[in-house]
Amino acid sequence: MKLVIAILQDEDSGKLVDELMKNKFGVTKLASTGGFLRAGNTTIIVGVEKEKVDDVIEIIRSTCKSRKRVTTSPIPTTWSSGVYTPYSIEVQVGGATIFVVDVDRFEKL
Ligand code: 2BA
Repeated sequence: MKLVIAILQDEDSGKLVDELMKNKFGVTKLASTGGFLRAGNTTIIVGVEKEKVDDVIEIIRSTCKSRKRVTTSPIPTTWSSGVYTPYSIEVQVGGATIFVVDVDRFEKL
């Protein structure tokens, strides 16, 4: 058995959970925060048989969209005057960041 952990944008989470449930996958949705943007995102975990991992990833791929986000740089610019001015940067946030890990043991009590 495998555990698929996917970090995605909040906007895609509702549709993704619906699609996974429709396809009979068990799913848990967690509220998370990205380290770089310090903004909310969503982490979903799906426990699934090894043979079904690609099906889960395909559903994530077709549901989660890449988007541009503008954020304030965590590292301010130094001007010759010695004044520190934060500046805006644009980043492309992926459709999803996915990890697939082995499950040693799975039990429902
Ligand atoms: P954040 O850490 O908030 O990152 C959001 C986006 O900012 C990233 O999108 C990337 O485009 C950009 N970014 C991140 N670190 C950067 C840096 N040091 N310099 C410039 N730009 C940077 P994604 O790569 O698609 O990541 C989306 C979210 O997935 C991340 O949100 C984080 O929550 C998670 N993530 C990404 N890689 C991860 C990893 N190796 N381990 C755990 N979580 C990860």
